Amino acid sequence: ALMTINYNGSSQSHWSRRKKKGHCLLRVSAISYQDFIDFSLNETKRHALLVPSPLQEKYSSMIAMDGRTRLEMSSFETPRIRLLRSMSIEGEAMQVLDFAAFPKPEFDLPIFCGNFFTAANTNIVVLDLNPLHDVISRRDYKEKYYDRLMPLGLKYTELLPWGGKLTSESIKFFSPIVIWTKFTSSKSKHEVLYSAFVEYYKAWLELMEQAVEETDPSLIMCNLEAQHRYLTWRAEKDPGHGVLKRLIGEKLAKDLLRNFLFSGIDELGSKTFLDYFPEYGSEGGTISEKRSIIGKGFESRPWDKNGEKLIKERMKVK
Ligand code: BLA
Repeated sequence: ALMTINYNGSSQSHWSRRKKKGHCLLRVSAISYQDFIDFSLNETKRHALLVPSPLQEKYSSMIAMDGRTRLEMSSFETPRIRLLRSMSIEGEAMQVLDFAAFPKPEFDLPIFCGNFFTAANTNIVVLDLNPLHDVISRRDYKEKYYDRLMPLGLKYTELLPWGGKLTSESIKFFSPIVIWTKFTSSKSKHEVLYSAFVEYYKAWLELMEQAVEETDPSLIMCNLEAQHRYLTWRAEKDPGHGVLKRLIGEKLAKDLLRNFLFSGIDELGSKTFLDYFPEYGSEGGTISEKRSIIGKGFESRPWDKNGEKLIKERMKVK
């Protein structure tokens, strides 16, 4: 029962590539996130001059400690994008995409974030234009980028419903159009996810194209610090760390996180994780191992149809 997954016509080549590498052909509904990456790079090329990132030399592909799971990395930059990078993981029982686009600090553009984890028929998905600045206190920022994207968000948040409670701290990194969802693998769900990715990425590219470069040094600093804070958070607390450590070991996982996935931590600013998130401080000045201090929250979508009114969090206080 070999199923042909046909998102955009390029899936055939993936099957044949797998065959050449001697992979099992009976992965009935295994998804390959390579199509998502191919789309995004081709689409970016239509809007901007895409050049390889210096990170490409060090980060290209790796085989995990199991000898079978492959990690594929790619990285680029454009005149407006500081770092456009992807990591995909293809294993017998796991497929992962971690895709992000980080703008240059002269732009207050959102950070594009596509994080998809597929294993044993479950899918854990975050797709968003992560806001660089707080969408509640910075109303102007929400209006500038999100108000006109609400119809797009509504369309997909109906098809891909809210995934339930999550680390409460994460919500500040999400926008009113975030797609946070979990689902059981099926051809139709993966097709919806692919088209959501396509539409969100196209929307982000349009914002990028229209963005006006900031010249005020204090506003550029503000963008720089916001991006640095974001990188610092994700390099330390992203939920995928455990999987990466199991695949390639703690040392390589840390290197991949700090120097590839969230590259810029050492260049964009000098504040530490505890400077930004002091509540994670534990005795002796170390960072608490806990993923969350507040606990899990947001059982349902906390924004209304206009992307407003953060629903009061029904949170279990530990
Ligand atoms: C779970 N991944 C999650 C969850 C979220 C995210 C919200 C639910 C658990 C939680 O609330 O922490 C994703 N969280 C994000 C993202 C941001 C954030 C993208 O704050 C951005 C600001 N996920 C990946 C990758 C892997 C992965 C690359 O993106 C593996 C290499 C795995 N994510 C993964 C796993 C879980 C998960 C295994 C479930 C286990 C768990 O909840 O700890």
